Amino acid sequence: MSSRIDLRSDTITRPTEGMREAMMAAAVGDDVYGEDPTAQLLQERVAQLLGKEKGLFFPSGTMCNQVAIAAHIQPGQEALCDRNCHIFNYELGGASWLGGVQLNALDAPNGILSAEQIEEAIRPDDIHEPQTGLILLENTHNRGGGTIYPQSTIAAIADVARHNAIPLHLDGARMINASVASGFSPAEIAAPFDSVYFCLSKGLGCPVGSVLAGSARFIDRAKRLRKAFGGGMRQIGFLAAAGLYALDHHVDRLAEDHRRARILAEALAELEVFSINLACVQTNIVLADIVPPHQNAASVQAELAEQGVFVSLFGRRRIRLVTHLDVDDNGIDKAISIFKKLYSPSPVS
Ligand code: TLP
Repeated sequence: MSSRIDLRSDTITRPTEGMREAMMAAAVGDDVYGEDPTAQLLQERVAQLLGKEKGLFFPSGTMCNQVAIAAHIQPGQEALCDRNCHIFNYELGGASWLGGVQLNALDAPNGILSAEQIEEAIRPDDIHEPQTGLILLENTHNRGGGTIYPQSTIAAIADVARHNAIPLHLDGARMINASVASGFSPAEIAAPFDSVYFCLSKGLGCPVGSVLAGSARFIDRAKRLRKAFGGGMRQIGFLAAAGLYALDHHVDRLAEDHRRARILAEALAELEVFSINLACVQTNIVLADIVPPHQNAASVQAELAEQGVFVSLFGRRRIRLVTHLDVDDNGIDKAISIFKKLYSPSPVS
């Protein structure tokens, strides 16, 4: 491993030797013709894992979210989400641009909405107002710091959704992390949702790919929309093989990433420059706030980069660190010693 310690995201991993071999050995065909056997295998496996009728391979989590929104909703309707979710912050306004949807972004501590809040936000049947057509949750919650949605909260939100006949979609980019950390199976986490996906390209270590799952009717509609969005792909068995390999070899090891994130968070919390909500460090993400009067996040990011530690900016005074397959215990120890070297108060002589 090089001396570079890249904690910007779990998306930066490169395929392992074993994954590369599985990719090279894949049986492939043209998936637009429905002839890629490995893609079909992956889709069936994910559908089964999530307890849904059908799965569909996508190039990205963003496209899963956007297609799911467009599949569920009528243009002019409103979707409820939380203010910090990926769909609201990092998908270029795609929900309104591509789906014709208005997002109503609610405040939610650490990204976790409550059933009461959702119930309150559902629009009455009034000619002046958009209809509430979809509810969007994110688990784990990225800007919440990798927080896990409590199952009881999801169940209560799903009750409200069902009662009002509003579909529920899960941005589960990192839901496999939530499953490993919480002990709830992927199918248990997915059960209350009408549609759900997870990314293969994050903690699971694949170069590309996300799989969306739902009822056969929903996935058939999503497949047409995926084609319209330019996501009909050809010999994707090479990528699907990476996904199958990851499901066999990279799920249980996510616990390692979670353990390392905790070690990192506890070490940084001891430095007075950083404030960390340790209760939110539940999976592989650490959010560290720079405490005034210290310098801003951009200069911390630059100082760390000079020493070979790479982090993301998550606000003017906030950095994000993500643990993953390409950072081992040694890398975490090195990162911690660089943080200490830069930010421990110098001893008074
Ligand atoms: N998140 C990326 C960045 O876009 C912020 C990251 O480094 O964490 N949902 C969630 C919760 C995500 O965190 C991401 C990616 C996506 C969707 C989008 O997935 P991709 O990048 O595959 O389109």
